[in-house]
Amino acid sequence: MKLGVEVHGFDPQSISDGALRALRESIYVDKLVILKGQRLSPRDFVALGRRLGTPEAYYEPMYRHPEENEIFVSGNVAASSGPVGVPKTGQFWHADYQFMPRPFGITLIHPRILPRHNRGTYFIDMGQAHGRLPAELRRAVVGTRCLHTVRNYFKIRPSDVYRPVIEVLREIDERTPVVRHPTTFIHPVTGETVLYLSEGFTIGIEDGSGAALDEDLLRALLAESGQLDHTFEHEGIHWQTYDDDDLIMWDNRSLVHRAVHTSTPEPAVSHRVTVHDDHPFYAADTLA
Ligand code: 7UC
Ligand code: FE
Repeated sequence: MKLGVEVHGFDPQSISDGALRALRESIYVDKLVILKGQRLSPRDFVALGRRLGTPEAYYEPMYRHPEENEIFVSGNVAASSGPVGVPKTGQFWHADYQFMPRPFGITLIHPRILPRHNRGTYFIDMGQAHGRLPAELRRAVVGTRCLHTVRNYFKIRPSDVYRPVIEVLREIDERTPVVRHPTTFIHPVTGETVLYLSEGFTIGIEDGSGAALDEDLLRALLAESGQLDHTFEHEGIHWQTYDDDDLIMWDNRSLVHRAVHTSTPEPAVSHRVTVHDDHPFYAADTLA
């Protein structure tokens, strides 16, 4: 599937508030925006995020950039002081912070060191995925909620070595208890209905009264969306590659994504800023 728009000549230093509003609108409408020719320092990258919303530092400190807390570093390049960030993040279908009570509205990624081979991101537009559902499945999810957790993809930290796994799991469940979000919600800006679930973070589905529904229903929804197609040929999947100096931004309500990291031993570093916008994560009439 084709997704996204490219923007050439964007200058974060001189852009007016009006042009910035138009850019933000484009993130919601086009869902994926690629700014070409950007070379932002960590500080300038966070400043750009701040003009689009309120950046939030990742809750787990191991991912944070040593100078700019609000940058999440995905990479395998160490500083003299030790490792910086975490290698090979997000190699599973997910939306950022889907396992938290308030996920981010917008994600920005700025690759800083691009490996030469197989580095990119798969995306699925879950608004379109909802539209493609067979009528029977679309009816089956009305009023239901999905359960999400980071449990299966929480990264073991250096400080976890020699700890019993059960203790680490208990810590995960205490800090990030399972959250429930509506299986479909109304996008607060576009009004589109979004199917909100992922193979990586979603572990269950329940009806309006909290009774668990058959896991076959969740599997069917994931399969229809394209997330279980391990050939990545499903019509809903978009493959996005990166050029040097790209800065990509997406609507983290509408899209799920899955990173592909190079399998060769090359250096790779990507910076990420995630922001909350002024809208509730889902429109109030979602739950009406
Ligand atoms: O290491 C990772 O893959 C990070 C992932 C568990 N969370 C990213 C996020 O923003 O939800
Ligand atoms: Fe991600």
